[in-house]
Amino acid sequence: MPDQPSKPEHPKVGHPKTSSVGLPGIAESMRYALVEMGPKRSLQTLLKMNQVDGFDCPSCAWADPDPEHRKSAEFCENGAKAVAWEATRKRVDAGFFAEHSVADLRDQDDHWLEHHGRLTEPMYLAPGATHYAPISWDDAIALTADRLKGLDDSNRAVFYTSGRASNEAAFVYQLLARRLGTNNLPDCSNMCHESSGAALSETIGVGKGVVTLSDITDHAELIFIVGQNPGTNHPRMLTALEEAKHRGARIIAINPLPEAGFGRFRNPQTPRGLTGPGTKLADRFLPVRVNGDLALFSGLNRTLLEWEDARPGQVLDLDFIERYCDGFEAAAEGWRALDWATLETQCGLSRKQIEDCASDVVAADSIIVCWAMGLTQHRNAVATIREIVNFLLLRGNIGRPGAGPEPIRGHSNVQGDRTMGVWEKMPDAFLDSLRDEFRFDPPREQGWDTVDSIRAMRDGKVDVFFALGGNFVAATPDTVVSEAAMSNCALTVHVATKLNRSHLCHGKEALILPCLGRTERDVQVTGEQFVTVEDTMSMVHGSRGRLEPGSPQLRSEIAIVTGLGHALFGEDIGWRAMGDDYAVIRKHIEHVVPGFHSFEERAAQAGGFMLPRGPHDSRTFKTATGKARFTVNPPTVVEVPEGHLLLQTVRSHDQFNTTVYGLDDRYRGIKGGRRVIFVNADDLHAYGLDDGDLVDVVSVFADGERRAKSFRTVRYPTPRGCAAAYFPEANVLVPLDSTAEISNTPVSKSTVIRLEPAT
Ligand SMILES: Nc1nc2c(c(=O)[nH]1)N[C@H]1C(S)=C(S)[C@@H](COP(=O)(O)OP(=O)(O)OC[C@H]3O[C@@H](n4cnc5c(=O)[nH]c(N)nc54)[C@H](O)[C@@H]3O)O[C@H]1N2
Ligand SMILES: Nc1nc2c(c(=O)[nH]1)N[C@H]1C(S)=C(S)[C@@H](COP(=O)(O)OP(=O)(O)OC[C@H]3O[C@@H](n4cnc5c(=O)[nH]c(N)nc54)[C@H](O)[C@@H]3O)O[C@H]1N2
Ligand code: SF4
Ligand SMILES: [Mo]
Repeated sequence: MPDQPSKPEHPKVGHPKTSSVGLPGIAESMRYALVEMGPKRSLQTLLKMNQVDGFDCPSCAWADPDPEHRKSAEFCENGAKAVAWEATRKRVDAGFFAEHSVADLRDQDDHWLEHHGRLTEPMYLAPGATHYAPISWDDAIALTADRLKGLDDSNRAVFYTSGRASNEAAFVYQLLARRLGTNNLPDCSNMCHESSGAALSETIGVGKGVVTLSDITDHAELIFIVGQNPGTNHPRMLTALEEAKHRGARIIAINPLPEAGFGRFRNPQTPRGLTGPGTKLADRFLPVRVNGDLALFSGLNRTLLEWEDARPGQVLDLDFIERYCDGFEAAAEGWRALDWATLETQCGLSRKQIEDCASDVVAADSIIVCWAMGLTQHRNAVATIREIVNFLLLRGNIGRPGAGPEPIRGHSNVQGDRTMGVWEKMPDAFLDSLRDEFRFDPPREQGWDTVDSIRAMRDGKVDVFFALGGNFVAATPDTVVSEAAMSNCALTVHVATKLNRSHLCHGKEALILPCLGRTERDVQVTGEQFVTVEDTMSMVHGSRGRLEPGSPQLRSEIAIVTGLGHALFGEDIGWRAMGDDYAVIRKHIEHVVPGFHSFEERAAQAGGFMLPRGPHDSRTFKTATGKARFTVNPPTVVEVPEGHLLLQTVRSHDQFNTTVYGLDDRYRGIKGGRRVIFVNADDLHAYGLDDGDLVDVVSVFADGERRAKSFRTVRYPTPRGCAAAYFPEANVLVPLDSTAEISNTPVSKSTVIRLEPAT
């Protein structure tokens, strides 16, 4: 991503919306579907989406309803866009690459690169060449195997995964890396919910959410939505929230931005939703200051403790705390020592606002807290999420209907990829099982995560960078550094459906290997295959594409990985057998990964099956002490010097991560541009700026300043001192070394910036 726009933009700015979906949502999905796929293909595809006999939506990880509750159109506007984007009829073929040099392509933005359509055949960029040229599959695989065999240390290879890979693809992929001898398996999760995993594993003994869809729709009395924008990023969550509201649940949204999804939801699947005013979702909105959540939840916990002191035995669930938890006394001591004035400044909310929220809490017998990137991408993210666990433990809100923590996952199978072993630090128990199943010794030394991989690439410690999907240089922080890091490799290989920036910031030689997408039929020598995925609520189910592949040359991710395994190791552990019949992979998974007994049969069940989660199923907590753990998390907040703002980076309604479908952000009132920065009116005034001025955004960090040029200011209702801009454009501003404590996740939600008149 260049530090300045590749083309001038003239965005139109209207008012942020206070309701979501309705007819405009339907119109938008249909518009994308028709432009990309045409009428016949649109119908053929959309009606198979999220259906028992169809394919899993490739967009977000939101869960599907039970099979008997599914509608014939079980998708949202953004799911439809994702599918249209993949199932498009446009093609990027050899002719396209002959016409455009790599240098020309690098000057284009992300939208331009992807909107030209699907990749059709393997392409190779020879050392010193200016253009990618076609290469046969055999040669591409042989070349990759040759370079990997030539490494004097397997740790000079890095295997990145984006969370769209199926369980089966992820399993063979991590197997390949470990068979080669490295745990260098960075993934998008390192930039996403790593902080949630770290906090939850430590405190409740499982690194994922522990509620089910029916806990939300049928049981919870109070639902928190913290640091998450469901109207855009998990749109069908609004349907679940609406169901909860209709049976009387309350919703509290905590966010520096008043996102449209918290307002009136006009459910496109009900006539009332389309013609009536819709359902107001959030009962209470707390406009927290960016990075203020730790202070906010500490204040809530302190309030609950004070009220318990005043009314002993009536506020906290002392039985639960006594039986299932440890660490309560130390945590309580921490809360008693807190100073309200400091908390109020840190979170930008008053004690009264926090106490009002606590009144809702004590009135509710079951509480769920959902969150996403607004919590995980901060320096103190792990502490914040631990404090949320404290909050839930105080009233026994875990392991019973309608209660628990629920990090809402991003990519459609990011959770499954982790379950399958895509992690640079898988526990020994997993590696032991892998050893016993395949009879080789997997490496035990911890590998590099995403940030450490960039450092290693920058420092010349990596020869081969291999990516199973994703757009590494655009998704990672410090764009200038990560692009240079990628170019430092000897060979870069990208398995991808669409052309993106990462293919253009290549190593000395580079390969693009085009693969099948979720929507496409996958036929191997033993017949048609299906794959499986795991959603954010730990449901595992099958996914079967129905469309003819976008080109006869496309290969499945599994075929590519097992083909490479065969080229590297022959038939030592049956690579061919796995590639020919995915049931063979599932059998291995059954033996290696806990919770997958009778995998093949259960994957075939309508709706799939749920993986066991101790805290949810039986209040068992596999932590260091065997109990759920209260922790002490002294409130901290990023200090912002006078004249500076705290910048968070968000997704627009028209993108999926680095995939930019279009230049609008309907709910926030933006049309036709992405280089905008949302700022509070008083802050604009203090800068002597007005809505519509052009500014450069300068970030300030210990190692120096970074600049992103030419952003249009947008006067916006966000707390004073806070600002927001879109990623990936703003990624040039996020320093590589600005990462969360413990999880090492890039701090994409709080960068200290100042605004300067555009240069
Ligand atoms: N359509 C679409 N769907 C997607 C994606 C997409 O790009 N497009 N991406 C997928 C992926 S990989 C992911 S991880 C998820 C991301 O889903 P989200 O986490 O919803 O995505 P973001 O746009 O990063 O939004 C973060 C939200 O947190 C708020 N926020 C920022 N800082 C703070 C803070 O300090 N405190 C609080 N309380 N709130 C804060 C922002 O205002 C914003 O509302 O969505 C997934 N689904
Ligand atoms: N500043 C800032 N940076 C962020 C974030 C943020 O909030 N702010 N969010 C972070 C988060 S949460 C995430 S998850 C990462 C996302 O990081 P990534 O997962 O690396 O990025 P994506 O944009 O999802 O990847 C898009 C590319 O995936 C490829 N692709 C699509 N479908 C398939 C498929 O089926 N198979 C294969 N092999 N390839 C496919 C296409 O070529 C497409 O160009 O970004 C992170 N970066
Ligand atoms: S909510 Fe997520 S998984 Fe469901 S249809 Fe929309 S984008 Fe797809
Ligand atoms: Mo993500």
